Amino acid sequence: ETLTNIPAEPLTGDALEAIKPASETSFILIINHDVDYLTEKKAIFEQEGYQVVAAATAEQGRTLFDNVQPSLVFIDQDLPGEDGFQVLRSLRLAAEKLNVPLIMVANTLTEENQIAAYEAGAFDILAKRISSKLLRTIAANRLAHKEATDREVLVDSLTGAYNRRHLEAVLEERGRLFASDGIPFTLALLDVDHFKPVNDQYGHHIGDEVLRELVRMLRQKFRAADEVFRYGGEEFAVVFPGLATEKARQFVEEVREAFAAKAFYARDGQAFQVTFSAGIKGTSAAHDYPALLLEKADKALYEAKRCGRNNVRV
Ligand code: GH3
Ligand code: MG
Ligand code: MG
Ligand code: MG
Repeated sequence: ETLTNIPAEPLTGDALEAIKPASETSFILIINHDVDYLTEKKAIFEQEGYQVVAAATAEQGRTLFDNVQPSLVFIDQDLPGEDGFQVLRSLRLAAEKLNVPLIMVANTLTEENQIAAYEAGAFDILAKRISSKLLRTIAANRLAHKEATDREVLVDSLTGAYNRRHLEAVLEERGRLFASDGIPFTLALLDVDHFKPVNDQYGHHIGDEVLRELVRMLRQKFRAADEVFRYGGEEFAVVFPGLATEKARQFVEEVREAFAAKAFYARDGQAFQVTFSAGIKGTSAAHDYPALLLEKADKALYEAKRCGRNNVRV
């Protein structure tokens, strides 16, 4: 028996690109040649709101791993041809890089196969016949851990904004997707004005507080879909999916005014103010390449600086 009749449609190419960023659904990949097992587990996980993709062989499993980028993988120890240990070893590097737990499923748990599984890179090894409840709990636990550690890698620890690495990924993936659909996608680059003197006069600690406050204000002002990134030391980026340049400019103007009006306090109680400058660029046509947005927004930012700072240029 194989799983050819199992409706586990692997999502590929455009379809996957189109649903993944928006839905944030977790994909679970099950590599197992037992049709009954697959059908039952697929139903259990789908009930929990996960998407399930199934593979009957090592080869199919690897292909799906690459195409679907699952968040969790269950690998049966006894596959036809290449066994589960070989699959573990072949997926191990990619899985570590993507922070994807690989879990081995075995008919019986002997000390020997447990050791072999862990040595081959398994995160866990489970008996095949555990209850649905336990399986669900293990999956939820592993997915929550993955989500938390994934987030950590994307976030700047000082401000809680996303980091530059994530900005690059968002521009590449989401920006390209929006551009190809002709949906506007706008990027703002912000740089705090004369920030070095702020640090020099009031100290780094207070400088840090200024950066945190700026991120708070940006977050407060923008829509849920807009994301704030720390691009560099005192430089930030905001991505506005689906928003045209002019509207984004209005938003950034409002934050610019509010931030410039905000009083910060030195240790001796003396009040001071800080401003930022911003450059904004958006894509609106299919031929626009989102990676160029950074370069273009940076030029606009440079203009804003050149024209006296505390202003926004498009
Ligand atoms: P400009 O208006 O031209 O942008 O002037 P500037 O002083 O802001 O620019 P410059 O690039 O000369 O200085 C940036 C300063 O930002 C220098 C650096 O100490 C400070 N900075 C970078 N990262 C941090 C940080 O995490 N915390 C604090 N407190 N300061 C930082
Ligand atoms: Mg700077
Ligand atoms: Mg600078
Ligand atoms: Mg600056």
